[in-house]
Amino acid sequence: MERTFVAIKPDAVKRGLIGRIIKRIENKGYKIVGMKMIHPTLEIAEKHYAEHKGKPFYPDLIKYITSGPIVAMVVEGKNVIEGTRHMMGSTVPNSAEVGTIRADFGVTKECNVIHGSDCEVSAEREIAIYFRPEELCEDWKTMMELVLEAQFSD
Ligand code: D4T
Repeated sequence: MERTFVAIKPDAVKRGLIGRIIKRIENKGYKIVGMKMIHPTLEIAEKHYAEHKGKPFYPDLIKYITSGPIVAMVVEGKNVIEGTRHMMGSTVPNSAEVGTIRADFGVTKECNVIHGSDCEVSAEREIAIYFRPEELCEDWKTMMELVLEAQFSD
């Protein structure tokens, strides 16, 4: 099953939005197989945003992502990368589609509440930055998986 890395960013944690954002991921039917709160170090932040090094907004981006804890997650589901990006909305909250997480909660493109990997290669790379393999909980099934299994076992 496809996996992605999702992070509830420091502005959202500070605003008490953790529960509301996780609820949307669960409501959609995605399966959370890894989750932790972590205050990103400079080293982690630089690894995560390596592709943006040298861009004008990079120093502020690093300052922001290290400004407080994030909630890091590994989320699993069919086409989950595209699906979570769609749920998040585009980078700039004011132009994000109505009903998306960034449109509903985001303030600025610098403080845009949530991160989600943009492709499979990024997902694998980002998951490895934040999680050791043994930190993932893969040996369980969602209620939907259990129901589907029971339905087709007769
Ligand atoms: P992330 O990577 O955080 O999920 O965001 P996006 O995928 O939507 O956007 P991005 O990679 O282009 O940008 C990464 C991060 O940098 C911030 N940013 C971006 C910024 O502060 N100023 C800017 O001009 C841009 C383009 C927001 C997200």
